[in-house]
Amino acid sequence: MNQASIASLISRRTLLKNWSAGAIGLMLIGGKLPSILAADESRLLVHSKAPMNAEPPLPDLVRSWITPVESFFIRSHGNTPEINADSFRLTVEGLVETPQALSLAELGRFEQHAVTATLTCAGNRRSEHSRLKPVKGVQWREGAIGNAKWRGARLSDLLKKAGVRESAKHVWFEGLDSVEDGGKTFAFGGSIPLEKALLDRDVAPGALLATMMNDKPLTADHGFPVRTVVPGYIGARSVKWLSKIVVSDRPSPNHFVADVYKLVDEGTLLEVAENAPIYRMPLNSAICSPMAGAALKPGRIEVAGYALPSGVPGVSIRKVEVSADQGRSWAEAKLTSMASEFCWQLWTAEIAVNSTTKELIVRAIDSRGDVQPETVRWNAKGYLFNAWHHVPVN
Ligand SMILES: Nc1nc2c(c(=O)[nH]1)N[C@H]1C(S)=C(S)[C@@H](COP(=O)(O)O)O[C@H]1N2
Ligand SMILES: [Mo]
Repeated sequence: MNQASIASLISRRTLLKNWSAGAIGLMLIGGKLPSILAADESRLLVHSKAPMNAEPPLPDLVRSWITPVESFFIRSHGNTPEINADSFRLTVEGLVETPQALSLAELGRFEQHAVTATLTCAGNRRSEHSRLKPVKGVQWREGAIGNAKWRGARLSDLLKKAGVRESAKHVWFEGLDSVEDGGKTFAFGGSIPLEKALLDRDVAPGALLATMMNDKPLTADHGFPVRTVVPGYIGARSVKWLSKIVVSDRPSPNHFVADVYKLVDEGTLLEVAENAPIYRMPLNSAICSPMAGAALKPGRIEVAGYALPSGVPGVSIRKVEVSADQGRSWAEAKLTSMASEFCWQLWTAEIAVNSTTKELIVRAIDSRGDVQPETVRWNAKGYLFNAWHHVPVN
């Protein structure tokens, strides 16, 4: 299926018709996977249902700076566990003076912090990556990203209560889901350096143990009853259905730290062993409207999208530029939301198109002068795709 037919398939009108009629629409994504779009509340295009992997149509994504839960991508590697909130305990163990087993009520007695932060999957834009050379995995378009207001206790406060020993260097997280991989079943896990866990800044703590998303309890898909949110890091470090925190002198041995989220050429065991886990997301931007394949009338059009800073403390987006002539000239976009080091910024741009316009391109520049790269090097798992975003138009 070509870009134009995908675009028309998920045109606003089709979507609205399906949703408002309360019908179940058959949606195609990535040109291959037929899937059912539940018509009621979800506004997501489904890549797979078990495990649940879904992303919003791009024009939906930039309608508001805070992404409504219905439009927030879902990326799960295993089942969505059912958790009894009453018997639930979050344990803190490993290199600590006083191991903890905290109920939700006890977690609620830590000082609660509200933090707005963008969460994005390391595999966001993988479908573009696959155009360089096919990559396995969920063929995400540009929608595996969302910005939410999270609320909960700071990880650093729990660690202070438990008393971190001097030899500690990393903090592991483990979820209550079961992931099947290579004939084994295990929980999803992540880990972050202790420095990040303790780096609380005014705009955001190093990591939050979120129980609320956009002023409501987390939904099951997003990690009820508690998840980590690690601002600036790949989504995989924000572990959902969090039940265990382990303080250690090394990164977690969990498959998703030790083997999966790494930049490798071929993915041989040697290469995987030689490379470090990915933590931060790179500078990125994407055009969300018009969508690929849109038919444009000659004249001035409005382009809209998002830009994501690199998660480096103190660095935010400075400028976003759009081109309608293959990068020969660039129009500066208007940033329509505030600059923040851990949040995306939305932008709009007006640009002239004519009958020779083949595509629109966007690139972002951050406050330390880094420019989003024109191209990126292919990697075997299709992570961190952040080349200039090209959108073919007619
Ligand atoms: N327990 C658990 N946590 C998880 C995952 C998972 O499969 N299991 N997926 C991770 C990945 S890869 C991403 S990108 C984010 C997605 O969060 P969301 O589904 O709330 O958007 O959750 C992360 N946390
Ligand atoms: Mo992810």
